[in-house]
Amino acid sequence: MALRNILIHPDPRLKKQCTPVTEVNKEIERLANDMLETMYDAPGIGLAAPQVGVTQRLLVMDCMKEEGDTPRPMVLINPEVIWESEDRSIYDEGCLSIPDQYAEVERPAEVKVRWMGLDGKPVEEQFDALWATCVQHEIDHLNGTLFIDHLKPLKRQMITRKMVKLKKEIARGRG
Ligand code: K1U
Ligand code: ZN
Repeated sequence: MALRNILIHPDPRLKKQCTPVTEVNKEIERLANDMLETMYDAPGIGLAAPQVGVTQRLLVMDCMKEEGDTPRPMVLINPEVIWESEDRSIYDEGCLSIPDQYAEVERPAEVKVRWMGLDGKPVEEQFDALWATCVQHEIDHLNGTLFIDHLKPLKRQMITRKMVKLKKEIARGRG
Protein backbone atom coordinates (compact mmCIF):
# COMPACT_ATOMS: atom_id res chain seq x y z
CA MET A 1 0.00 0.00 0.00
CA ALA A 2 1.14 3.56 -0.65
CA LEU A 3 0.03 7.07 0.14
CA ARG A 4 -1.24 9.03 -2.87
CA ASN A 5 -1.05 12.78 -3.36
CA ILE A 6 -4.38 14.56 -2.76
CA LEU A 7 -5.19 17.20 -5.40
CA ILE A 8 -6.10 20.67 -4.15
CA HIS A 9 -8.90 22.72 -5.75
CA PRO A 10 -8.80 24.31 -8.31
CA ASP A 11 -7.67 21.43 -10.53
CA PRO A 12 -9.36 20.38 -13.81
CA ARG A 13 -9.31 16.70 -12.70
CA LEU A 14 -11.65 17.59 -9.81
CA LYS A 15 -14.22 18.98 -12.27
CA LYS A 16 -14.45 15.91 -14.55
CA GLN A 17 -17.34 13.48 -14.87
CA CYS A 18 -15.63 10.20 -13.91
CA THR A 19 -15.95 7.05 -16.03
CA PRO A 20 -17.36 3.75 -14.71
CA VAL A 21 -14.94 1.03 -13.60
CA THR A 22 -15.36 -1.76 -16.17
CA GLU A 23 -13.29 -4.49 -14.49
CA VAL A 24 -12.23 -5.07 -10.88
CA ASN A 25 -8.60 -6.06 -11.36
CA LYS A 26 -5.36 -5.81 -9.35
CA GLU A 27 -4.91 -2.15 -10.35
CA ILE A 28 -8.36 -1.24 -8.94
CA GLU A 29 -7.64 -3.25 -5.78
CA ARG A 30 -4.35 -1.39 -5.32
CA LEU A 31 -6.03 1.98 -5.95
CA ALA A 32 -8.74 1.20 -3.33
CA ASN A 33 -6.18 0.12 -0.73
CA ASP A 34 -3.96 3.16 -1.42
CA MET A 35 -6.99 5.44 -1.11
CA LEU A 36 -8.00 3.94 2.24
CA GLU A 37 -4.45 4.41 3.54
CA THR A 38 -4.40 8.00 2.20
CA MET A 39 -7.82 8.75 3.77
CA TYR A 40 -6.84 7.44 7.22
CA ASP A 41 -3.49 9.25 7.03
CA ALA A 42 -5.04 12.64 6.09
CA PRO A 43 -7.14 12.08 8.27
CA GLY A 44 -10.55 12.01 6.60
CA ILE A 45 -13.79 10.05 6.57
CA GLY A 46 -14.00 9.70 2.79
CA LEU A 47 -11.98 9.99 -0.41
CA ALA A 48 -12.99 9.78 -4.08
CA ALA A 49 -10.67 8.58 -6.89
CA PRO A 50 -10.52 11.97 -8.71
CA GLN A 51 -9.02 13.48 -5.53
CA VAL A 52 -5.95 11.32 -6.19
CA GLY A 53 -6.03 12.10 -9.93
CA VAL A 54 -7.86 8.97 -11.12
CA THR A 55 -11.07 9.92 -12.96
CA GLN A 56 -12.87 6.61 -12.37
CA ARG A 57 -16.03 5.95 -10.32
CA LEU A 58 -14.58 4.61 -7.07
CA LEU A 59 -14.74 5.96 -3.52
CA VAL A 60 -13.71 4.87 -0.05
CA MET A 61 -15.17 5.92 3.28
CA ASP A 62 -15.19 5.13 6.98
CA CYS A 63 -17.32 7.36 9.21
CA MET A 64 -16.51 5.46 12.45
CA LYS A 65 -14.53 8.47 13.62
CA GLU A 66 -15.09 8.47 17.40
CA GLU A 67 -12.34 7.10 19.62
CA GLY A 68 -13.10 3.47 20.48
CA ASP A 69 -15.29 2.96 17.36
CA THR A 70 -14.53 -0.20 15.38
CA PRO A 71 -13.27 0.88 11.94
CA ARG A 72 -15.53 0.11 8.95
CA PRO A 73 -13.49 0.70 5.78
CA MET A 74 -15.79 0.67 2.74
CA VAL A 75 -14.94 0.58 -0.98
CA LEU A 76 -17.76 1.58 -3.36
CA ILE A 77 -17.29 0.99 -7.10
CA ASN A 78 -19.71 2.64 -9.57
CA PRO A 79 -22.01 3.87 -6.73
CA GLU A 80 -25.51 5.16 -7.56
CA VAL A 81 -28.10 6.79 -5.30
CA ILE A 82 -31.27 4.75 -5.92
CA TRP A 83 -33.48 6.45 -3.31
CA GLU A 84 -33.30 9.62 -1.23
CA SER A 85 -35.43 10.77 1.70
CA GLU A 86 -37.56 13.89 1.57
CA ASP A 87 -36.11 14.81 4.97
CA ARG A 88 -33.03 17.02 4.71
CA SER A 89 -30.08 17.44 7.03
CA ILE A 90 -27.45 20.15 7.28
CA TYR A 91 -23.82 19.33 8.01
CA ASP A 92 -20.75 21.55 8.28
CA GLU A 93 -18.76 19.84 5.51
CA GLY A 94 -15.06 19.85 4.84
CA CYS A 95 -13.03 18.42 1.96
CA LEU A 96 -9.48 17.09 1.79
CA SER A 97 -9.13 18.90 -1.58
CA ILE A 98 -10.18 22.21 0.07
CA PRO A 99 -8.13 22.16 3.29
CA ASP A 100 -9.30 24.05 6.39
CA GLN A 101 -12.52 25.35 4.79
CA TYR A 102 -15.91 24.30 6.15
CA ALA A 103 -19.46 25.29 5.22
CA GLU A 104 -23.00 24.10 5.86
CA VAL A 105 -24.50 22.01 3.07
CA GLU A 106 -28.08 20.71 2.99
CA ARG A 107 -28.65 17.23 1.55
CA PRO A 108 -31.17 14.37 1.82
CA ALA A 109 -30.93 12.99 5.37
CA GLU A 110 -31.03 9.35 4.17
CA VAL A 111 -30.05 7.71 0.89
CA LYS A 112 -30.08 4.19 -0.48
CA VAL A 113 -27.00 3.45 -2.59
CA ARG A 114 -26.18 0.58 -4.96
CA TRP A 115 -22.58 -0.21 -5.88
CA MET A 116 -20.18 -3.01 -6.79
CA GLY A 117 -17.82 -4.38 -4.16
CA LEU A 118 -14.19 -5.36 -4.69
CA ASP A 119 -15.45 -8.95 -5.15
CA GLY A 120 -17.42 -7.74 -8.21
CA LYS A 121 -20.77 -8.37 -6.48
CA PRO A 122 -23.60 -5.80 -6.28
CA VAL A 123 -24.36 -4.33 -2.84
CA GLU A 124 -27.22 -2.09 -1.62
CA GLU A 125 -27.34 -0.22 1.66
CA GLN A 126 -29.31 2.62 3.22
CA PHE A 127 -27.21 5.31 4.91
CA ASP A 128 -28.20 7.94 7.46
CA ALA A 129 -26.51 10.59 9.62
CA LEU A 130 -22.84 11.29 8.76
CA TRP A 131 -22.64 8.23 6.47
CA ALA A 132 -25.42 9.68 4.26
CA THR A 133 -23.71 13.09 4.10
CA CYS A 134 -20.32 11.52 3.35
CA VAL A 135 -21.49 9.12 0.62
CA GLN A 136 -23.31 12.00 -1.17
CA HIS A 137 -20.25 14.27 -0.86
CA GLU A 138 -18.06 11.49 -2.37
CA ILE A 139 -20.52 10.65 -5.20
CA ASP A 140 -20.58 14.40 -6.00
CA HIS A 141 -16.78 14.17 -6.48
CA LEU A 142 -17.34 11.42 -9.10
CA ASN A 143 -19.56 13.89 -10.99
CA GLY A 144 -17.05 16.75 -10.80
CA THR A 145 -18.98 18.55 -8.05
CA LEU A 146 -17.36 19.95 -4.90
CA PHE A 147 -19.21 20.90 -1.70
CA ILE A 148 -18.51 24.58 -2.50
CA ASP A 149 -20.64 24.17 -5.65
CA HIS A 150 -23.62 23.95 -3.24
CA LEU A 151 -22.78 27.39 -1.76
CA LYS A 152 -23.66 30.91 -2.91
CA PRO A 153 -21.26 32.17 -5.66
CA LEU A 154 -19.63 34.81 -3.44
CA LYS A 155 -18.70 32.31 -0.70
CA ARG A 156 -17.49 29.83 -3.35
CA GLN A 157 -15.27 32.49 -4.98
CA MET A 158 -13.86 33.50 -1.60
CA ILE A 159 -12.85 29.90 -0.81
CA THR A 160 -11.46 29.37 -4.33
CA ARG A 161 -9.28 32.49 -3.99
CA LYS A 162 -7.89 31.16 -0.70
CA MET A 163 -7.08 27.83 -2.38
CA VAL A 164 -5.30 29.55 -5.30
CA LYS A 165 -3.17 31.42 -2.74
CA LEU A 166 -2.50 28.19 -0.78
CA LYS A 167 -1.40 26.37 -3.95
CA LYS A 168 1.02 29.21 -4.81
CA GLU A 169 2.49 29.00 -1.30
CA ILE A 170 2.85 25.21 -1.59
CA ALA A 171 4.54 25.62 -5.00
CA ARG A 172 6.96 28.11 -3.46
CA GLY A 173 7.71 25.57 -0.71
CA ARG A 174 5.92 27.45 2.09
CA GLY A 175 2.79 25.26 2.32
O1 K1U B 1 -14.05 13.90 0.28
C1 K1U B 1 -13.27 14.40 1.08
O2 K1U B 1 -12.62 15.35 0.76
C2 K1U B 1 -13.17 13.86 2.48
C3 K1U B 1 -14.02 14.61 3.47
C4 K1U B 1 -15.36 13.89 3.58
C5 K1U B 1 -16.49 14.62 4.22
C6 K1U B 1 -16.34 15.37 5.37
C7 K1U B 1 -17.42 16.01 5.94
C8 K1U B 1 -18.64 15.88 5.38
C9 K1U B 1 -18.78 15.17 4.24
C10 K1U B 1 -17.72 14.52 3.66
C11 K1U B 1 -13.30 14.60 4.80
O3 K1U B 1 -13.05 13.59 5.36
S1 K1U B 1 -12.87 16.13 5.49
C12 K1U B 1 -12.15 15.68 7.07
C13 K1U B 1 -13.15 15.30 8.09
O4 K1U B 1 -14.32 15.57 7.93
C14 K1U B 1 -12.73 14.57 9.30
C15 K1U B 1 -11.42 14.30 9.57
C16 K1U B 1 -11.05 13.62 10.73
C17 K1U B 1 -12.00 13.22 11.61
C18 K1U B 1 -13.31 13.50 11.36
C19 K1U B 1 -13.69 14.16 10.22
ZN1 ZN C 1 -14.30 16.20 -0.74
